[in-house]
Amino acid sequence: MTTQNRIAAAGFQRGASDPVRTGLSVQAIKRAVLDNLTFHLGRMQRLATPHDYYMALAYAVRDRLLQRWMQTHEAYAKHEVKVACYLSAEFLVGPHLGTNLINLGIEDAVRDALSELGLDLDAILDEEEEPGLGNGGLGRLAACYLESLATLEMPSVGYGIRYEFGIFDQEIHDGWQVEITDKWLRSGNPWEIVRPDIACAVKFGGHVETSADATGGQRTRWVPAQVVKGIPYDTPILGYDVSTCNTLRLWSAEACESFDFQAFNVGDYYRAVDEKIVSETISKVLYPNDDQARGKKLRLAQQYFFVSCSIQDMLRVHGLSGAPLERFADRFAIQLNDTHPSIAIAELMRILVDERGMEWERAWDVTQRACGYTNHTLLPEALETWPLPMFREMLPRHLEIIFEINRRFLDEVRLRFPGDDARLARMSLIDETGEKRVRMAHLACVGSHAINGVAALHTDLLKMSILADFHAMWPSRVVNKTNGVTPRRFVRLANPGLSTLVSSFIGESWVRDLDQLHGLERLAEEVDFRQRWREVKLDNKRRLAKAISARTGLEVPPEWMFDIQVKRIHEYKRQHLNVLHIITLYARLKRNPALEISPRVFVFGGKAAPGYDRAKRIIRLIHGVGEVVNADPETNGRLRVAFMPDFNVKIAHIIYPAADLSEQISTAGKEASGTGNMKFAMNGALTIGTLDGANVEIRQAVGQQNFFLFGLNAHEVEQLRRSGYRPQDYIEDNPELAEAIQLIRDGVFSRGDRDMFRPLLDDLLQRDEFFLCADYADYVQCQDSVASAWRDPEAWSRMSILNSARTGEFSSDRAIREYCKEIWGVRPVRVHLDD
Ligand code: 26Q
Repeated sequence: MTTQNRIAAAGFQRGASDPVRTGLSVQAIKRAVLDNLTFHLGRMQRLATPHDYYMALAYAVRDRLLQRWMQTHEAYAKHEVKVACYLSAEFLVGPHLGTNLINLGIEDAVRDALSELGLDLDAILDEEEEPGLGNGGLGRLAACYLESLATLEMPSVGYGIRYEFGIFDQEIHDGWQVEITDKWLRSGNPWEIVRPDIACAVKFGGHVETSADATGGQRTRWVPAQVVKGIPYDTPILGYDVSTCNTLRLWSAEACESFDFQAFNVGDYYRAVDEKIVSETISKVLYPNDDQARGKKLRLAQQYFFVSCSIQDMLRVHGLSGAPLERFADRFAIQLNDTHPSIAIAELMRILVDERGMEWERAWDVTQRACGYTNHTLLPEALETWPLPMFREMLPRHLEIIFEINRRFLDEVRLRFPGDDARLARMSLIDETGEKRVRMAHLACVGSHAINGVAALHTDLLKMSILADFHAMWPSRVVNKTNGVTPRRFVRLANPGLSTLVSSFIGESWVRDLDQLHGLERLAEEVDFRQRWREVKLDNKRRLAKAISARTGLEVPPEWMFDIQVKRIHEYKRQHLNVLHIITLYARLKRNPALEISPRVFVFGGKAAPGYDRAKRIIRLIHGVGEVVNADPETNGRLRVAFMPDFNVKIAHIIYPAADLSEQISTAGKEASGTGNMKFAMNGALTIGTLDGANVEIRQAVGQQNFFLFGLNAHEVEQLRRSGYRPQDYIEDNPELAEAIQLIRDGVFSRGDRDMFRPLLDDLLQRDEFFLCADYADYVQCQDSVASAWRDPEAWSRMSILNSARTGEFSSDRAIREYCKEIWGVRPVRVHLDD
């Protein structure tokens, strides 16, 4: 029980009474829910739906957050703190209600209050529509970091975009992915507070005028073609068992009213209406991380829009403190989540130099000291660049500033590496190899005092590949910050059974100090504890089996091994390697129906980018294989294949705790970190994986004997590529691989259609960019050793417990402590509720 909960349970009441709007007792919460039903929603109790109750409860919880939120702001104002500003085009926060109850410590009280009303908390939690304002790992990481920042009592703000439509909902029709618009705001969002009073104006397009100023210097004036208004919507982010409640501030685009005034005649009226539509389009929809989204003008507009609003907002707050502009970087640390917000460098320079009259050198010093850049990819083709003409048309002054940054930067490179023209061309902020383009990663590197990768291997590879020149120039600037995930959401909330079991043995402080899970290591040796551990896992598998049955109609036996791969569908993540293994087992069983194999449920989940044909065919292939395997009496007694549609944060809560085996099988050197790998391991899944991303560190932490390793390492992959990789050689060498490919080719998994998977097969045979064929034999062999390990439940349980016990370092609390200390210089501030 948390402190706050204990106080509430003991009937202790702050002040003279237990206020309906802030009290934490069962009665106060029940009263608040009923009051909200009447006075907030205007619903009769007798007619109220579960969704009405969800809203009423959400408002009751929000009241309690707001009380802490205001105290938090008071404390920050009083202490002249430094604030971490996390700029991210994506925040995949997931449903709020559950984590807020846990972090407030009122889960039990709310459960009791609802039960007095004849309601079940779990059913009410299920009513929440999650904000899908992110694609996957990068957006979810931002959300975990906000939660850890609040838990660690660090002053911070998350800045992003309030997309009207988040990531599409995935439906499966006849085995194919169909995208449905995500209308997440349709029933209202009780967690946000709109702040029209602090809206910002953002300029676009037009031209730049220069004139001489009084002192003979040059003054630059940007005359825009259009101005858009950014309205902030704030969501309170509460920390666990603390009173710190920080802010996620998301900007929504609206037309500028001042422009409507020009609509004094009919023609202009329609122009004003058109302009309104154009303005509001900016925050309309989240782009999937799709090749077709690359280079889209609207995407650049989105990035500049939210960055400009956010920097204006920081400067407004800084102004309120009365501190001089030169001190800006002592008060604000700006973290760029990938290059998506990297225009911040040019925007901060523009405002400081053009609008605030600061000298270039001083402004540059402020900018560099304020900014840090996180890289999330090693794939050179994934680095963002913008065509010069488009950039100039939308942001003419920013392009000039980038040219000036580049001029000074290249002078520096010339001094360090005289006569090295090739290096200058490689490092320039402008790519001049073809159509000229602005290199956003280079802008981010030059304008930041710290550049970080997201796992040890990733950072090492960055230094050797895409950031090698920058690393040579500034050897201490590139650093590692291995990702982490929040244990509050991904263990405490998602896995209540495991949480209760663990807390009953080692207390509950592991929730804020995950290293304490080491206390489970000695329990791994106790037969009773292992038994209880298995019971919890089995319960979680029953819960997932129910969800699979409800969503797909497929029944899966909870006693079987649950072998799970959930993540975005991408060729480098190699879901199709997993499928090749399933087909191999299928073929073995068909050859020998009496064969003893450990029965398994293969579970997949993940969205494919709408324009990514190969990824969509992989989804179709999973369904095709499922259709055959699940229906065949010779195989369905030992194999089942399920595809859980619409994988999102809410479904993730059910999936991670139910896994026996976690598939982390990307081609070595391709996955920057991965974070799903951490969520699985924390919940006691064993990993089958390559030496890629954070898998390397996970294996080190849990012990190599508790991790199923296979495949080429990054170095070997690169060598094989250079020596001329021929997938055919591997296929000819391996009859089982040849057979699996042949079965697909014959249309066995496509109802006789031999064309459906041809693009996948042609690629596998001719190119196999992601080395499936090279890793296949080792993968299948490793899977065989997984199967034999599964046959010893005691040994398996022991490994499972050790995985949980040893994954404390993958808490986002550890990651955030490192960022705060080593990059941001941000320190905790205690917030007292009664101040
Ligand atoms: C780019 C241009 C146009 C439209 C969309 C995008 C876009 C959007 C999102 C490009 C990339 C993303 C997201 C990338 C991402 O999620 N990367 C993952 O980040 C995780 C957190 O660090 C890592 O764990 C994963 O390894 C990495 O793939």
